[in-house]
Amino acid sequence: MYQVVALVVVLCLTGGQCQSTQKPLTFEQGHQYCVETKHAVDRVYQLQSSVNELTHIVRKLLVVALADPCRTWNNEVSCYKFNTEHLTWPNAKSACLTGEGHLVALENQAENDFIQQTLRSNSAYNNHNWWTSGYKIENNKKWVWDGIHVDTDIAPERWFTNEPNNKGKSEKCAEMKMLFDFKLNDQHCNSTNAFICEYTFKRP
Ligand SMILES: [Ca+2]
Ligand SMILES: [Ca+2]
Repeated sequence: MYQVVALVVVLCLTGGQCQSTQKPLTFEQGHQYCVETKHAVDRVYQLQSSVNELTHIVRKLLVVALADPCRTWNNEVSCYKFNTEHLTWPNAKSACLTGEGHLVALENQAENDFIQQTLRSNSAYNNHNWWTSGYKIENNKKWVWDGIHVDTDIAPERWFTNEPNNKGKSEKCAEMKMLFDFKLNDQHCNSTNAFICEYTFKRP
């Protein structure tokens, strides 16, 4: 970053006073310069913003390069990573966010069917329960997908028969349950499950 700053700071040899938008800067050899602080700070902020944005994109691309498979739904492309490490729901959510993704949100029937079929047909996956991004909003008792964008309601047909049943009055997170043929069950958020991260890209 110091190299970047050095590139964007405007240095002027002085014969007298610095202007009001400049700060004096004296180097060891006695050379004095005026630094265009406003211009420099603006440029640094711009560059920091660009670098941050680029870092997010590169990080997401790196994770997606390791994710498999990808599918197109409406105007978005979603890539999925199936993680067989067992974590609590909050920790699984954090793990997905680290890679600029989110726990899987099954907004449409085709996506739901695709994920279910992938879990059923893969011997590495079909003996786990899987966290999704589904959770219950405390105040209005509504179940939603916790996506990157606006939360959306969970369609009633995603649930297994007689679920969500709020067993023990504390089931607030939605898992795809092996014994329910990977339909949804509400579960204690501190239970540990495998989890699916989803990485979404909008079409240009
Ligand atoms: Ca989705
Ligand atoms: Ca339940």
